[in-house]
Amino acid sequence: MTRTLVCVPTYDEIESLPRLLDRLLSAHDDVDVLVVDDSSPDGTGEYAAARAADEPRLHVLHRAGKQGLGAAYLAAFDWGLQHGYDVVCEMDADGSHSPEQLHRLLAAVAEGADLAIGSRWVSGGEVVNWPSSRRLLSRGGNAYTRLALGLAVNDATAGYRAFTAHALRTIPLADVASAGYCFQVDLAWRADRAGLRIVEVPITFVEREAGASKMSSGIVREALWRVTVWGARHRARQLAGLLRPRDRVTRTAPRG
Ligand SMILES: Nc1nc2c(ncn2[C@@H]2O[C@H](COP(=O)(O)OP(=O)(O)O)[C@@H](O)[C@H]2O)c(=O)[nH]1
Ligand SMILES: [Mg+2]
Repeated sequence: MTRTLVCVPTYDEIESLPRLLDRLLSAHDDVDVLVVDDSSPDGTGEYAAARAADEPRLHVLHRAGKQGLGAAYLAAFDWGLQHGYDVVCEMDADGSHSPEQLHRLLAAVAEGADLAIGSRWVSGGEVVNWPSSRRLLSRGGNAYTRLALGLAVNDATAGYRAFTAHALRTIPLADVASAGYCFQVDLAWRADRAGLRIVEVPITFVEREAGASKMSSGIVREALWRVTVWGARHRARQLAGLLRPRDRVTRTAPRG
């Protein structure tokens, strides 16, 4: 049987996490859940720990302080691999990623994807209750990513994902330095370069109803800066490949 882990990073999600866990645990009786909390001041970590005491499918990783989404996921992936899961998923705590649509990602993995991305920007995908500024940021960020990296993914910043354990072992994770949301682009980019099969499945992303977004200008700046640097390196490599002198073909005269 496939063992599936859903990782849920949290920072100050006490208003959202209880309902998310209700939905997730009841929609899927065959997945385990790992909450990765960065010592949320609002008590999210304590809530998750108390609930895990009565729920054998729920686990909690407590981290020392707010270190960003990327660091939280790297710790979660490591935990998932150490504990022998076959499929490791990402899901936000605020209800934006509907637990009732998780089966779409799991089906894509079962059909052979190494990485399934729950995508807002493919046919059938949608975003509910996002202000036009967030829409523009996401569409613009994804367009820039496609252009800079030549990455054929429509929603490279999406945080609703399923990785196979094979994918997580193949992607070089040790030197991932992306702290914020560009972690998602970083991993899609690494998966693509590692030759892994990425499949996008449409999802409905619903903006959070409670609590506050952790999106910040620092997170946007990090993403812009990193994607630009990766893109420049990528183009330089491509150019070097074009300029490299062709191997000379030497013909040997037939003997005799
Ligand atoms: N552990 C951890 N979780 C984080 C951090 N930053 C954001 N998150 C979580 O990542 C998910 C997505 O964040 P959110 O603020 O909803 O981003 P938005 O949907 O882009 O506005 C939520 O579950 C957050 O609690 C962090 O530094 N550490
Ligand atoms: Mg959110």
